[in-house]
Amino acid sequence: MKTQDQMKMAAAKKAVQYIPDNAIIGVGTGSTVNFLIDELATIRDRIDGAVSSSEATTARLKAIGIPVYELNSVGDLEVYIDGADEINHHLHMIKGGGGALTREKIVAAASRQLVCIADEAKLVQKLGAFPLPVEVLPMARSLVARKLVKLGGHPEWRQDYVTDNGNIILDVHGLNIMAPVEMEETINHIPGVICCGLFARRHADVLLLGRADGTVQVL
Ligand code: ABF
Repeated sequence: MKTQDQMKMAAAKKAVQYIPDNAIIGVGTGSTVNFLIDELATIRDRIDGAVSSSEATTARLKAIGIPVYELNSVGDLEVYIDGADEINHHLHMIKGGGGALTREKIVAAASRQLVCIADEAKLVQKLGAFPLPVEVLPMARSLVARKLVKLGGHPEWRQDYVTDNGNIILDVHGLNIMAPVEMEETINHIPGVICCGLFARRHADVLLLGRADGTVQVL
């Protein structure tokens, strides 16, 4: 029986196989990605650089000597590797528990392949037990909250938190996410919403799932 960290580490090790030689790669955020960054240190010589989804990841990449570039100064990325808060069998995800959802969505959109690394607890039949993060312009907070209530959710203002972009996060509990693509579009169209943490339109292309038996399942 492997621990959750061992499962995350196994998924992260497997992800190295998806990194082409001499490319600039997208690197996400979170504890699973931190295991990936440990692996990147061992193959640093075959990585040209990275685009990072957060300040925390940027600091870790720089510490191991991997150059970090602005997305604006590089073209499309071959691969983006990141974790998730929940993922279903269609590889739709909820992301943004760490608050970096907008940058993550931008890097995902710029990447040809999106590889999700996760432990088996993240795989769900239906998304939504994890509260859906929504990044919102501060002046629209109560308007957006009322609209989210009309969609059946219970938005909670994330306290003492400002995103890297100067906005707030509403964590939406209790949404019935039967159709993730439609729900993503509906929420994104509410005026004042910057981005919602559903990654259904641009879902993962591959899921590397660390299992308790020590294997890594590829979905
Ligand atoms: C990021 O980190 C997020 O989108 C998600 O919120 C989180 C997953 O973190 P962990 O790997 O620590 O579970 O990828």
